[in-house]
Amino acid sequence: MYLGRERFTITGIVAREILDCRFNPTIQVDVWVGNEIFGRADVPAGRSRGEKEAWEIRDGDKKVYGGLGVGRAIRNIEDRIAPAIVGMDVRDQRNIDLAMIALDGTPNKQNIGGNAVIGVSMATARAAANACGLPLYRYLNANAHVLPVPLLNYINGGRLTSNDLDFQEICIFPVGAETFRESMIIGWDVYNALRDILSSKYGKLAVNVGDEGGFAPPIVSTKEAMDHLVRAVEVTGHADKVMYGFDCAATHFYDAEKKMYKFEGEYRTRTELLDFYKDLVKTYPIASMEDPFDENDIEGFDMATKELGIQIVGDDFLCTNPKLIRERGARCNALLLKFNQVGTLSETLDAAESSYRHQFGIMVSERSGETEDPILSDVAVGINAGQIKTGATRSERTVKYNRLLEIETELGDAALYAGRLFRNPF
Ligand code: 2PG
Ligand code: MG
Repeated sequence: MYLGRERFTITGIVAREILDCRFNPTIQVDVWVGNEIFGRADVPAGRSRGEKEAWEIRDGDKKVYGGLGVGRAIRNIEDRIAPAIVGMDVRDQRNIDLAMIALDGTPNKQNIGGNAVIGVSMATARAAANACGLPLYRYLNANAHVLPVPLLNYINGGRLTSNDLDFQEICIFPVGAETFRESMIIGWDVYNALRDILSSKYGKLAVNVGDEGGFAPPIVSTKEAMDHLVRAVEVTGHADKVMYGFDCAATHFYDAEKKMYKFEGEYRTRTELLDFYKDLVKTYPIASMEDPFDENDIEGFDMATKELGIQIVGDDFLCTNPKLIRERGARCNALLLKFNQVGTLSETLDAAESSYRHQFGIMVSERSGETEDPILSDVAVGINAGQIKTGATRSERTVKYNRLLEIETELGDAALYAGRLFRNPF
């Protein structure tokens, strides 16, 4: 009997060095199936990285790209990964990922490089979808139909800019839109109103943007930033449809020696910082807060989850790692899902599944160093995630929104915008 299996056999892998949105080198991978079909994926890079993330291999030769080259990681793909997986069935994602995990042999992929492994893993899924003639979200899940609520990062701070705001991301969350397209229209209105408000108050330079395309005004106070954002939402008439969210990225303002948080110019204890958060939650309609405490401050996460009564998202705290979700899952109530934090698509899908079993919300996320690859949009719909975080403006961010607009049209009447049910869409 002819099963046509050779149609799905991996015949080769090509990896090359490309540039991400910060002009840093990164990896692009093509996984070939037969002679005519391939799947391509680009590897993004973080700046505010968690200490338990999968390892990124960089060349370290200061004369070339300041040491950030990815030549070694590319050689690992060509010389070590390719011989292990060429000949395998491209649909066998789990065994392909397991083969790379075994080849690496370390808990954080520091041998072959998390950047090498995730590139091959994502390109494999794309190639399999292409070989099956399906869009990736559909290949991942025949029941994919949920369009996520975007967390739009309109005021950037922390490591994403050179201003003095401690929170990394101050965002709007259009939970009251009816469709993903409407969330984009609300987003456009608010972004433009905010530009006018910031430039009239702080001058033209205030509307320069940070790494994720949100404004980076010279503001120190979180509340001052929030007041401008709330005003922008009010003047555009969308107040009943918009909530707010933050990525506090608190690891970066934690002083490990003093065991205190250096926030808005003062050293604060965990409890003092929590009091500040309580006040924020009382003052504004906040739906979500990511990494409110240092990545190892388990007690802090626990208190935030119990006392703030909102979604508490673990980014550096969970690192998309199924093991950490098992150990720390009860201390927060949502997962930030970043593929390259854990290093393979299979482990990412495990993290998502484990989160659902914990009744967690899932927010699929970009990295601050992105490319024009919109794979995370397909994965967000593929796992019916309900939430996505992919910055604000600039093409490496809008390409993800554009892909979601395309998917929404493609799904037609089957599309369901997660809206206020963003933590558990159905
Ligand atoms: C974050 C991300 C993305 P980075 O902290 O959530 O917004 O930043 O990719 O630098 O880790
Ligand atoms: Mg974060």
